[in-house]
Amino acid sequence: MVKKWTKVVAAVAMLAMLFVVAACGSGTKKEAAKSDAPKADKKIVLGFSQVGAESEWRTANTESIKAAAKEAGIELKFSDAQQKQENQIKAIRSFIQQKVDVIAFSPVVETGWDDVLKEAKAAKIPVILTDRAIKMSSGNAEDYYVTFMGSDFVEEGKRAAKWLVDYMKKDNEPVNVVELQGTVGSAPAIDRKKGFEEVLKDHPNYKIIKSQTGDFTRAKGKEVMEAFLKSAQAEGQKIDVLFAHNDDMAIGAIQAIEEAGLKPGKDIVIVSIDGVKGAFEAMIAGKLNCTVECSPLLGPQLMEAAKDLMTGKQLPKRILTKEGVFPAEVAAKELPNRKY
Ligand code: GYE
Repeated sequence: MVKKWTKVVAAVAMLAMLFVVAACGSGTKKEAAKSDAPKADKKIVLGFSQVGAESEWRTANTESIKAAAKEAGIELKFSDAQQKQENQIKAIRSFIQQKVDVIAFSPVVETGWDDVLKEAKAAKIPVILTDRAIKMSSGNAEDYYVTFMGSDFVEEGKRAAKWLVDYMKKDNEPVNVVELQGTVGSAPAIDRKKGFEEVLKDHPNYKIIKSQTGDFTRAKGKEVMEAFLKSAQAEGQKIDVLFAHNDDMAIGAIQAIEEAGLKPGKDIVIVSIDGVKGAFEAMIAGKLNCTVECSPLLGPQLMEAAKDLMTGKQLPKRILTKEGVFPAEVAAKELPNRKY
């Protein structure tokens, strides 16, 4: 009889314990279901659509993003668009379908993103712009991304022109400039041109006599420079200066200038933008006169932003990159410090 009672008591106690455990369990579940905020400890999935591999800058940018994702323990879905907007749109749509936590992309051109960004917004997936800005055909672009991190391209164009005017010290004689533009319709091509021209407005003796796109690549930079040299010769014009929207096009143009029997950096003064190692080497060789820095090392701040988003932190709409100007005189000293 006593034994029987002990068994009953034990059974009741067990049931009670089970009840407590179950109650606790369901409590936690309820709480988790209650908060919509993604958990900070879950592995974040980031879809990134890259422009392509058109320049040394872009390669360094890709490496920075891949390395920083690994370091931060973020799962990166990386897609290379080979400089085609349609490929970027496809990649972003596939990220939406896969329900990634965050989408980031470096838009190859400024316009044409309305539909896909509306789709991302409808799917409630936050979008981060890296490196390049966008324009919407209707509505406010800022409503479609959480933050835009990257350089001030207008400022870079201004820096290139200010350096040039200082260096040339020619206030009265005419100075003939040729310009190699970046990808047509891209934010850096539009803004660098704008900044450069803004400064030259106050120096009317500087004239941009030819301006064409070299699509940010060495091969195109060389090809277009060859055409510039030929037509200038046919028209009896002297080219004094080359302004290239990136270092790679300047490096391609240097080859064209040498093949035409001229001395780059001397017969034609050259200023470009990015500050990649190739530019420092060209400066040390005396073939390039100045590079304006544009840092591609956006990986760490992109990962930080993705993490902040997941923990519900508010991000500033604009995260600006800090950068400088490097004339040829400091190239040899600076080259060992360059990280890209
Ligand atoms: O200057 C160029 C690259 O968007 C800042 O793209 C970037 C530019 C960079 O291809 O080299």
